[in-house]
Amino acid sequence: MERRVNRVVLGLLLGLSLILGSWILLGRAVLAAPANSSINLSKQPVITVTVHLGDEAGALNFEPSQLKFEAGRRYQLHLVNDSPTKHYFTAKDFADGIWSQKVDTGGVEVKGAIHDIEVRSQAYADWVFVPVRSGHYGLRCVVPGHTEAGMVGEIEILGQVF
Ligand SMILES: [Cu+2]
Repeated sequence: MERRVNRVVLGLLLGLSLILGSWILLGRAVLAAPANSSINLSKQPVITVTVHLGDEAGALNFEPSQLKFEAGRRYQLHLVNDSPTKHYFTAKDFADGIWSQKVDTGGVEVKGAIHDIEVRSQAYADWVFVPVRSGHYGLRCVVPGHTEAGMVGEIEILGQVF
């Protein structure tokens, strides 16, 4: 029994260190990549992109629903929820193609790898990241029924950092 618990704990630690390790490595690589400039990517001016999750009338959509980012630039994705219910910004594959610097929710800053964000009614979140890998990625809200109702989108990352 104790051995099994130890194994679980060991597995959790291993998983955690892998996630943390890859985040740090990716961050370093991005910061060290002088591909098209000599400036520090984590300190370059931020480009703000606002996305509304639903609206006051209760629409189930992302506005805009088509997002384009350029690899190597720093973005602040301003997620706003003015609707009466909570929504998710879920784009797992997209999250693997970027280096997340932080998520700021007004009072709380979370640093590290982020995969999806829940934005409560009347709340916002600012996701600051640098896209790294080009590709097309799906976006959806995972609240039951919302994806089916059309709360979906597409994200494209152009270019490549490495
Ligand atoms: Cu939703």
